[in-house]
Amino acid sequence: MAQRIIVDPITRIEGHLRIEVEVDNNNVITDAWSSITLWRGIETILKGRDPRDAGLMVQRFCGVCTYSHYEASILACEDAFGVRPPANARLVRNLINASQYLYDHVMHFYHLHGLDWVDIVSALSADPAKAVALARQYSDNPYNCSESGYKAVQTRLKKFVESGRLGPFANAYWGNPSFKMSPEANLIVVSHYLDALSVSKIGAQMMAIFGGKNPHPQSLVVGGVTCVMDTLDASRIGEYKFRFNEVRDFVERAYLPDVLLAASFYKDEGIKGIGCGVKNYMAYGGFPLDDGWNTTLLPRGIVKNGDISKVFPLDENKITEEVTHSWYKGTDALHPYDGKTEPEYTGYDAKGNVKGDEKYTWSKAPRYDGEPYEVGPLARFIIGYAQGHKEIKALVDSTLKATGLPVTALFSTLGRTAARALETKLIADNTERWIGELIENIKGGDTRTWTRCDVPDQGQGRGMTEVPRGALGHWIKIKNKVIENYQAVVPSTWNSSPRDKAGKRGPYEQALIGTKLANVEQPLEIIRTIHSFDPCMACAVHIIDPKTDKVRKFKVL
Ligand code: NFE
Ligand code: MG
Repeated sequence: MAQRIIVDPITRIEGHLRIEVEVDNNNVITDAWSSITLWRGIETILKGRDPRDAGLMVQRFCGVCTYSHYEASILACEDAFGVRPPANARLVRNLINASQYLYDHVMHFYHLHGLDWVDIVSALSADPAKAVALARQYSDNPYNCSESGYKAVQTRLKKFVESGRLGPFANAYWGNPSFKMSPEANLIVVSHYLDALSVSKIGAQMMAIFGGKNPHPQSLVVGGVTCVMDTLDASRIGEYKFRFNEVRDFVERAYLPDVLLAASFYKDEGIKGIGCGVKNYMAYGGFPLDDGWNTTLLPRGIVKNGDISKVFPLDENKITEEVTHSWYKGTDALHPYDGKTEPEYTGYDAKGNVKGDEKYTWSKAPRYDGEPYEVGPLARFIIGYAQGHKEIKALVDSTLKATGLPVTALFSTLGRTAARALETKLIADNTERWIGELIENIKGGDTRTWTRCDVPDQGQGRGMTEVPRGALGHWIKIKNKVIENYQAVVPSTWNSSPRDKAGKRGPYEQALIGTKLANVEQPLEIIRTIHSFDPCMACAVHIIDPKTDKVRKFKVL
């Protein structure tokens, strides 16, 4: 008999997400519902305020990708004001954004997602000498790799396990047959899990050098940046570079080799396309390489139905959000300039299940040309690959060669996780170049950091960019010099989207269909696929209402 499985909350993500699935007699998932259970209202709070202040407020959508919303808001204002920042500001923004990506992706792989692939308990039985030999197969100079070091990690873990105070490692599904890595491979990645705690901290410090602080940096303004002294000071650029080199070293000697190592054990997942989902991919373009945003490092475009022989240009007018299955009033698919955010909570049914035919989440349903789209590193890499983006193609091709996997393996949970690692390398390679360009530009006598501008009486603009979890857009309408309407359509809203009016599932939901659970009591496979999107529910609903912050009780599994 078909049965329902509810995972609530999904842990190791930002915010509150509940996944409900139906499995058949063979434990194969036949249907799925993604439900965001906490309502948060910043779009509403912004109304009537000075557009120049929006950037600082919208950062509070999230505690993770704070810079992402800051920049998207500033870009939306710059579009509405008709102003472009000077070259130094563009480069400094790229450097701050690079920091966001570097520490966010590293933290995601090791601390949020890694333990869906890696069995910590198995690492205890590894032979440290064999682990050293294995690590050397994946890197000429593996990060923090020695027999004594691996032994010390085992001793540390053992103490942890024996003390019974497992902390973040408690209640996991250790020993589940869906864990495929050898004890030695597990030990290598667990050892880097510990190293990554410091590395992501160093990556976050990079942001504070030009951003003033982290989280919630404060040095962007409409028209440029305010970190003039930091930008023009060679020693500050040096401090950024020093930290950057440490992070890049880890990316090259730990993160990338670890993903290749994991892929060698999980090849089948890629070949079978487990977790692929809607197979529609969208990106807006990010990290401008020129001052007119004519070229961007991360691509822009549309790939439909997994067909990489064609990339369609993005038509912004085709973006809509609708709320047929979301706890908001209304049924029309609205373009974000005309978007509405009026809550209408109708809860779950008497048995505690989603009312799947009705409303069941706080996430809206973004659509492009009426279809659900996945956004994020995998979308960017598939679009870039299909466009023949030189660096993306080289990274993907060398990975396929190293793993012996076909290009179709990209369409999977494994592909999503690998794309994020490759993207980290792509951004690291370009960060070095932006540091050089900034120094050269200043040496050449250009010290401008801001372009003068003022709030128009009325106007509208949008900031569309790429952030760690995918395509991010902010749309602003200004009337009498204040905000008349503000809508953000966020990567995790695209990915966590519920069904739409036509009944089409969102990317998380679709990605789960057809997945077989080894043990329904331990839905490891559900968590692995959902985590591969790097969900951020805080971003996805971006609303705060003190009256309704207690929507439901959580059942911690
Ligand atoms: Ni709250 Fe975010 C990113 C944005 S969400 S983490 O990256 O925008 O999808
Ligand atoms: Mg929104």
